[in-house]
Amino acid sequence: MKLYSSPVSNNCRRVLATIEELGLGDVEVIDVNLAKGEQMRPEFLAINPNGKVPVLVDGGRTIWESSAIMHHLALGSWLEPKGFDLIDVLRWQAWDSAHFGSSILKVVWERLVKPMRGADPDEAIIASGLAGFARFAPVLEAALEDKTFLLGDTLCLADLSLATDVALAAPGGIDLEPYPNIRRWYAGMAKRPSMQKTAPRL
Ligand SMILES: N[C@@H](CCC(=O)N[C@@H](CS)C(=O)NCC(=O)O)C(=O)O
Repeated sequence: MKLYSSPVSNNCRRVLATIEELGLGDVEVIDVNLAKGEQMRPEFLAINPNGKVPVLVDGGRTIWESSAIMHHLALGSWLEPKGFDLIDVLRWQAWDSAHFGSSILKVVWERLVKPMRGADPDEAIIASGLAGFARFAPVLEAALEDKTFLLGDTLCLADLSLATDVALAAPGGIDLEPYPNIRRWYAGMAKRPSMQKTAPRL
């Protein structure tokens, strides 16, 4: 299998963390230089017409979207629960992508990425990201009450998806102080070798 990835991408990080958790040795990681625009080259657009990483090529099949790749890699393993638990994993990943993680990423993009590219942050977008975070973080805070992981005692793919977004909260200046359950859960996640080995290389 080949994974087209970027060391600065949180979407790639959650796939790389999945590979680490599962101990998969047969994935060749190919770095795509986003700063140089390699994701827009015709040969890359041929595998992902969106021009985005991560992309997994497995035999004759190509998969883009980080969550889909994670599920493909974890299929049939201890990391892929069954029945309603699997639906819960999908639910949290969809929620993260649509609401929670996207709020964090809005702020991070404006406060960190744009200035690195010489552009001014848009304060209205930052305010909208912070408002989204304030709306959705309490949902996660309540769900993590008395739990080590989102599903209880066992790590699931949604923990990896959410943790790679929460990892960006502090660098983005988002205050986690009001959310003790999120801080406790994230502290546990951040200690996992899969998270430590995949920390962004900027
Ligand atoms: N929803 C996608 C998001 C992928 C994405 O936005 N990738 C970013 C890196 S984090 C990218 O490739 N950006 C390059 C670009 O948009 O030109 C996923 O979860 O895989």
